[in-house]
Amino acid sequence: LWKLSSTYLPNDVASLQRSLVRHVEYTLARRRYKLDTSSFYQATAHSVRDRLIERWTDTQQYSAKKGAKKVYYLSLEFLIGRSLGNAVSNLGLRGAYAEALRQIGYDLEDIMSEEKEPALGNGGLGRLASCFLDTLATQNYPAWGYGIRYKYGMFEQRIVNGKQVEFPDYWLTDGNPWEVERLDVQYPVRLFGHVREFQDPDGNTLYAWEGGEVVMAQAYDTPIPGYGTYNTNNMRLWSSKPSHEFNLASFNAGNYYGAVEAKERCESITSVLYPNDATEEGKRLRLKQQYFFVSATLQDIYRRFKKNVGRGSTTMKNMPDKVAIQLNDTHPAIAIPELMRLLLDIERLPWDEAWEITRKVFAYTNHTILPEALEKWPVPMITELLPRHMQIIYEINHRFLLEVQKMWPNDTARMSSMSIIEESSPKMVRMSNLAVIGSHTVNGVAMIHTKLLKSLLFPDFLLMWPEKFINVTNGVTPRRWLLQANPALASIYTGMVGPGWVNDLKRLEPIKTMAQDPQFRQRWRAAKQTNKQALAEWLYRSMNIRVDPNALFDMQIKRIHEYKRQLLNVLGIVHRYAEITQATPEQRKTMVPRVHIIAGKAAPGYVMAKNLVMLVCAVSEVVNSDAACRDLLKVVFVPNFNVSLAEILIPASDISQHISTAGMEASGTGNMKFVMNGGLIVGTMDGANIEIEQAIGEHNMFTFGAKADQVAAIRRKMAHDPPKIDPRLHRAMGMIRAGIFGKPDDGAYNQLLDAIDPRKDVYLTAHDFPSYLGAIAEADAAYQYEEKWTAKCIEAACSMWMFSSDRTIREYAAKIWNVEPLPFRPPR
Ligand code: 26M
Repeated sequence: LWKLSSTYLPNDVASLQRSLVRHVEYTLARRRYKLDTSSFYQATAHSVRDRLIERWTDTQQYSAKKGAKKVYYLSLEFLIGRSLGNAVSNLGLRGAYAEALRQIGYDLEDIMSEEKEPALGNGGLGRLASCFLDTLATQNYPAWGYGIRYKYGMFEQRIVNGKQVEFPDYWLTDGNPWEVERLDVQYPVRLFGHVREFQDPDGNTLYAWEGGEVVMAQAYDTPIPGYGTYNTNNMRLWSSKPSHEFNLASFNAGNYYGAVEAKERCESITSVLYPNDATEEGKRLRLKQQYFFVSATLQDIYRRFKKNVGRGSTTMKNMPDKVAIQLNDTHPAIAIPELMRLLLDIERLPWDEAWEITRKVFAYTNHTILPEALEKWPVPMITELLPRHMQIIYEINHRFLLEVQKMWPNDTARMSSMSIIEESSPKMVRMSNLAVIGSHTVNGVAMIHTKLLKSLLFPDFLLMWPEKFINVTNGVTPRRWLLQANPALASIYTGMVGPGWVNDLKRLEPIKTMAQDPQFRQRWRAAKQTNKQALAEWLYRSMNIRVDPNALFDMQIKRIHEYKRQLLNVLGIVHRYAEITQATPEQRKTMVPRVHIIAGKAAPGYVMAKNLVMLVCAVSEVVNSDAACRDLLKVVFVPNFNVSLAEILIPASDISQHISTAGMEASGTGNMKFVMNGGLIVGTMDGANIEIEQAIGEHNMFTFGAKADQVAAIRRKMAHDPPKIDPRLHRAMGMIRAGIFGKPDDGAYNQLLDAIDPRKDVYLTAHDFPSYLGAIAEADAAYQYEEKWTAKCIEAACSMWMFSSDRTIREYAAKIWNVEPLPFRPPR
């Protein structure tokens, strides 16, 4: 067999063409001519997939043989974006495929845009997970991502009559060439049932979780290629299906229709991604998803690890030497009691040993300090669904509270705030406390966020375990966000410093001096102009909107949230609209022509966010059809924001807005992508904006607004001593209330405006408005000096190395996981 198995496939143009035609004939079973681009996408994807698979299987075999420690990144979301472009680029085959296709009459770019992107995530957290997978592979770390293969991803957003409407995103209609269904990798997952207590022959009390229902977890694997390396990692996503026993039992019971319904319920576990990225509703199906995914994942990790146990001197105690599990927020935190259950009930280890192993295996990343976004599950719900886990959680809590009692005798306030159980009715399980207690390391995702995490969320835990809390500032992958999204800029970089910058962003630093070179600035502007032109064409083709590519492109693209303050942006736009309509011809000449782009999804049940979408659409309608604005202002709400759209928008931006109320945006990662692509930021001193400003220099960023440490005092003062409202804000609000942008019958706009009444302006929108206008005016002024503006962009973009996820992952590897790269090189 070994002799028969193939060596690596040839990658010359003629061989690629043979491979394409073979897939057309044998994989698609089609005649080989007159194929539409969509079928040719399928053939191309399969041809590329062959080339991924050989590296993938070899990498996995190699790391298994070496017995290397592996990182497991557990995330309920992965927003990987389209795969074809990423794969040919990371394989170094973009040129060869483009040529192979060109010669037979197809365009690689057209073919790439046929791919439907899997939207298996909400926003920042899911996209971060995917940037991490790219870097882990590129840096040759043995690492797997684990998640859920939702049938329906993030909903498709359409604007119907000026409002957001959600449509199901069934992303698998045309199949998914990037995944391999592993029929040999299935695990049973139990839900409900009861705990049986019994004694072993030595008189020890043991517990067994029995009864309930058992569903099967089916593995689907997707190769994750690194850039410029053979290493190809794995993303394993689970899909739920009924178990055989389940089928037999229920159908034998004679209730045919009831049995079919029960079968459907099994499959429903992984059917839909919850589109809620801040406020948790008590959704039982969501808890089922979390446990289902965690149980299958831990069985899989455990099985892989146990192949080593008994070999040499390896025992269960060595698990932390081979396994590092990173919890992407608390969503997979039920893994902590689940590993305890495996070690106690299956492995029959004593509690202390099991607990020591567990704590050495897990680490937890926190992504938000917003209280409404901290996960809590009702005790009765966990008791019903996961009775043994509830017992274990109580036992973990009991032992933990004894420690608290030792450290702070009879401090009941501390006890109740540190307890995993919130003594409400019903009682709730605080997943973040569980995650902190069960992990060896907890990290925030930007400096300010980690500071607030320590001081506001976990101050007592910090006193108990000062070493446990660290910062690891987020980063984004330069492969997708520069090399693939922005070929114009990428080729300038490669022309200046060679191709090495793609996995070593520090190499761009020397280009900063070129900011003083007028010829270089000219080339830089030409690249930006190419991208703006491409966006203008896209907007015309897909939305029938004409924009002037010479205008300043200003973007705010992210989930719609009150704390992200899209309302501040809209009020600024309305203010500008008022100024334009009142301007004299002389004044008009001094105004900077602007195109404002806003994009993002509102959670389906988040009324304020949906109101905001309505308002943006209404403002754009009025502004874009007002002759007074013709050459000065366009407002575009781009529907259905996703990774593919971001790849078109970001490279075309001059300014982007990251304007959350200080202290509320954990990090932001869009901010990094924009600056890397030669755009500048209008932003608050929040999240990673602060570190970006440090890196690129104050003179290259337009900052405004209250600082995080002032927010609380401002809110307090506001309550009893309401400040006077800025006259410009007053006018903008007046225009909206007067109905210039329509009067929705549900009072949607009034609801938005009432919330920023200076007496209860939680997000400080009114408070920050004057300084916001100041920052926007500064940006406008700077934009008018073309040469100086370009110099700013160059300096900023070439100072961004620390926001590469390559730096981020090196920190995780060194400070949290204790893993080393393991490059695989094929024989020959
Ligand atoms: C909650 C309930 C039900 C279903 C889903 C959720 C949920 C999903 C995603 C809650 C939160 C989710 O993500 C939060 C998130 O995306 N946080 C962002 O993480 C980024 C990466 O660290 C940061 O850059 C952003 O600042 C932070 O908002």
